[in-house]
Amino acid sequence: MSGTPGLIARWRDRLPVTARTPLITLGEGNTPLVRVDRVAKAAGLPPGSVFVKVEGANPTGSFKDRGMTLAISKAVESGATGVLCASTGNTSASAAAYAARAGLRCVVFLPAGKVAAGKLSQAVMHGAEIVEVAGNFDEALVMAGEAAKTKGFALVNSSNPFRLQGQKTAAFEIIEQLGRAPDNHFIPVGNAGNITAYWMGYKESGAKPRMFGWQAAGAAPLVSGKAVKNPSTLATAIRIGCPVSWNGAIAARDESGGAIGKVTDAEILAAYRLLSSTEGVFCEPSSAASVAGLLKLGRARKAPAGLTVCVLTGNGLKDPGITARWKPKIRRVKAGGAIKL
Ligand code: AN7
Repeated sequence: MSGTPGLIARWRDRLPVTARTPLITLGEGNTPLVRVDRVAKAAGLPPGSVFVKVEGANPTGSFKDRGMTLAISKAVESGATGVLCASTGNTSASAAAYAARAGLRCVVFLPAGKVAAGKLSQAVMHGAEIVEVAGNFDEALVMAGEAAKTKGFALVNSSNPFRLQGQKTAAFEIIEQLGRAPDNHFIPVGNAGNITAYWMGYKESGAKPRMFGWQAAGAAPLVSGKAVKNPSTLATAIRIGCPVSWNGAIAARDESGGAIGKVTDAEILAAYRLLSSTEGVFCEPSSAASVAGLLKLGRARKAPAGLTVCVLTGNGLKDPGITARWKPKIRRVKAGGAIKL
């Protein structure tokens, strides 16, 4: 027994690893698939037709761990002494944790002031070297790409093919958990690596759900068809103006007969609140874009029939700043006093 196996051990015959690949794992993957009937109802769909894949249950609280276990294992195998990435937050948190475990240096390029507090605290505590870029994610990514030419460093953004290979395992899990492939797959889209990875995983399984990607309205280059210079949304994880996996996202959409749409910040927050207050599922705002998209189609009476999975990419605890928008009613009392409910 060497602890919880993690997804490389679970899916190794479908991943590019050999007996010589060191396994850097935190027991990632095997995340809950939760039935959400209140969401189904709000979208005008029957009970039992909508599930959420709770990726915030991964070790560092986001789906990034799926790609990172493989990317970091392969970096170690190739003799790298350090890794780097640009990040809206979750990639850096995940890279920092797996790099710490592997004994690698980790340098992260972050857009100044636009990374949620929980994610930043993870990078700090896992000992990442932080470079704050006075610019947006897209600009930070260019800098990380340049810095990655330094000898001994590997880039662990999703342009690294091992990231997508690891992330595709979520599609395998969903098929296993449902006992069949879903008919529709809803997912937030930022840099578009994850929608590309899921589509790869489904295709490798012989499955063909319709892929519905959702961008924030202020950062929706795949909807408008052109890069967004100054992306803007409170869903900071998907505040990305020029996705690296642009072609992968379009291919997933077109080959599957799906769509890529946009949701406003208000729609994202409404879905975030519905999930937390009626389903007990706390995801971060960016993650709620998938459910916001389903609810938007539902309002237009266009929610697709059949079995739908919405990916919730990250944990609600990542972004405590957002919850300050809700003013709780708190009763302040002396200790020992009686209270009437
Ligand atoms: C919670 O961490 O790009 O479309 O640098 O953190 O594969 O980019 C995060 C992306 C969705 C979008 N949900 O996924 C980063 C970063 C959450 C995320 C996405 C991200 P992609």
